[in-house]
Amino acid sequence: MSDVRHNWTSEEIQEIYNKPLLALALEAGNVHRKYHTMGEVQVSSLLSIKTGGCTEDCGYCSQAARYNTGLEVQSLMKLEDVVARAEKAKEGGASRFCMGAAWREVRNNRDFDRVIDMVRAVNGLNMEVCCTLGMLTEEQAKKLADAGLYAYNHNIDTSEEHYGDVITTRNFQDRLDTISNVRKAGMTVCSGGIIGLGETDNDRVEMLRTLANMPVHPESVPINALVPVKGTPMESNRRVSFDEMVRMVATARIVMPKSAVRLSAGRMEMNLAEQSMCFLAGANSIFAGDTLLTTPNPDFKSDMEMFQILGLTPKAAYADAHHHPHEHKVLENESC
Ligand code: SAM
Ligand code: DTB
Ligand code: SF4
Repeated sequence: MSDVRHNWTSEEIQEIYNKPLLALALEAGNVHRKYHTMGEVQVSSLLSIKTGGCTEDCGYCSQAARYNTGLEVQSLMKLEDVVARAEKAKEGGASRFCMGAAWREVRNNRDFDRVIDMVRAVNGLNMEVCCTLGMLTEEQAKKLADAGLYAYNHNIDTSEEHYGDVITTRNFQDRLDTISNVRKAGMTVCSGGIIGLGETDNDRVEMLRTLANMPVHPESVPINALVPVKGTPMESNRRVSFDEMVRMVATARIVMPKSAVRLSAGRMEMNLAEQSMCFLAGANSIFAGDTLLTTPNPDFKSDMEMFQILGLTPKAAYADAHHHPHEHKVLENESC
C-alpha cells in the first residue's frame, strides 16, 4: 500500500509527533529514503519585491503597517533589478527563485502586470519561479500560470483554531480558497506554517493534518520557526528549540512523503549539527541567501560549506517537471 494518504486522523499524527525524538527522526529518514534521493536538497532564493506597508495584522510580521518595526517601506521593484537578483541567485546555486510581496491580495493593476513580466523573465532564466503575493482569485492564478509561474507560496501558518489569535484581518478559509485557486490553475503549491506563534502541540498536529489531508499534498511544505521581530505582538515569544523543529520536519515528512519539506525561517539560530538532524529527518529544501524577506539568513557561501561537509548537493531546476503542466514549455527552454 502506498504511504501517500489523505485521510490522516488527529490521533495518528499526534502519535507520530510524540514519538521519542530519535525514533521519530529515524522513521522519517526511512520514508525520506524511499521517496527521495538522499542528500539532494532543493535550494530556493527569496526576494522581497515589494516591502512593508501591508494592511494585514499578522502578529509575526515585520511588514504589517500597523506595527512599528522600523522597516523601510519599498514600492514594487523594477523588472531589471529583479532579473539581476535572480541571475545572481542562480550563480549562487539556487534553482528556484521566489518573489514575495507584502500585499493582502493581488489587485488587477499595473503592479500585477509588472509581476507577470517578472515571472516571464525569471522563467526565461530556466529557474523554477515562485511567488507569494497574498490572496489570489482563480483568474489571477491562471494569469500567473500562463506567464510560467511554477509554484505559489501561501502558508496556512497554524491550525484553524489558533488562526484567529495570530491574524484577524482574514480567516483560515480565505487561505484554503487561494490554495484551491492555485491548484485549479495547474501550478504547484507551496504551503506550510510557522511554529513559535504561541500554539500548542495539538495546533501543530492540526496544521499538519490540514496540509496532509488536502486532495493533493502541497509539493513544498515550508516549516518556519518564528523569527521574532521587534515591534510585533510576538516580539517576546519564546524561541523555538531545535527538537521542536526536528519533530515538525519529521512529522511533515511522514504524513506527506513525496513533498519537499523546507527547513525555512529560523536557520540563523540553528548550528550545523542541528540542521543536519533536520536533513536526516526528511528536510530536503532550504531558503538560501543572506536575507529571507526582511530578516537575516545564512549566506550562500556558508550554506555551500555546510553542503560540502554534509555531502549534500543542490537539486537541479525542474527535476520533478514531469508533474508539471508547463513541462513542454520547460523542455523547450532546456533544449535551447
Ligand atoms: N503577504 C503574503 C502572504 O502573507 O501570504 C506573502 C508574504 S508573507 C511575508 C509569507 C509568509 O512568510 C507568511 O505566510 C509567513 O508564513 C512567513 N513569515 C512572515 N514573517 C515571518 C516571521 N517573522 N517568522 C517566520 N515566518 C514568517
Ligand atoms: C515561507 O514559508 N517562508 C518565507 C517564504 N515562505 C515567503 C518567508 C519567511 C519570512 C521570514 C521573515 C522575514 O524575513 O521577513
Ligand atoms: Fe502582510 Fe503577508 Fe506580512 Fe501578513 S504575512 S502582514 S499578509 S506581508
